[in-house]
Amino acid sequence: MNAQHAGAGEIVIAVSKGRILEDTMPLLARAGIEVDASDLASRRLILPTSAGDVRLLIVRATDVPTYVEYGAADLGVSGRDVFIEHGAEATYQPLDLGIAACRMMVAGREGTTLEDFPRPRVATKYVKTAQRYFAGRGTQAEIIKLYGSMELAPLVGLADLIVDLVDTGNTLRANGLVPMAEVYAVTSWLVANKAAMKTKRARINQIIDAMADAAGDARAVC
Ligand code: PRT
Ligand code: MG
Repeated sequence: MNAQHAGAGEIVIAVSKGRILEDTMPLLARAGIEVDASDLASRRLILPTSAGDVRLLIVRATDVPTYVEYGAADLGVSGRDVFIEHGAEATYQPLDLGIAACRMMVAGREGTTLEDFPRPRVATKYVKTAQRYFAGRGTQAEIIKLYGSMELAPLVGLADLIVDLVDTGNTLRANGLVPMAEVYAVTSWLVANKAAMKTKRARINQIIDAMADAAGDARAVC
């Protein structure tokens, strides 16, 4: 067995701590996969679960597609934004969990509009997303890669616009920015390693089906 790969008889699920794990836990519970509160509170990065054959890997949200693509995890949960930036074709995407919803938006300073910037400078963590969006509009944009606090860029003249995730809009408002256009809607997806989909099909499908039922119920309630 290749040491990089999840073992034959076990299922490894990559997930990030924070909002995604919080929303994913009730769905995993419906598949009989629960994690001890003390394990969750610990700094351990590999967590055992109540299902003897399932372990969780705690990774950065942006790293989930990489773990799943290379087979270090069989399944993974992360935002649609993350999979689009990584290249969605790297993993098999069987299920939209409908959780951790937000929107990828173009935003800029209050009192300005998209039309004010025929050749905008755009600051973002989401380079591919921004490139595709402006290319699709036939707009020549200069994309500036940032790793955080995108909202600052238009305030200090680093960029005309930003492309970033927006949920309540509070972060934009607090910084004198306004949303200008939606790029795409975001929810979290359950994805699978393509080879594991074949070699561990029965067990993986069991988990996907249970999580699909739970996600469907959760959406019915909303
Ligand atoms: O935070 P950290 O640096 O550790 O890692 P991360 O940002 O990669 O992970 P995390 O957990 O913050 O976000 C993981 C995923 O959650 C994202 O990839 C999205 O798919 C999803 N998600 C859902 C969000 C939001 N909602 C969200 N609101 N991710 C980030 N935000 C941020 C946004 O970037 C902005 O700074 O929240 C702020 C806006 O929120 P409002 O409510 O003020 O509009
Ligand atoms: Mg974050």
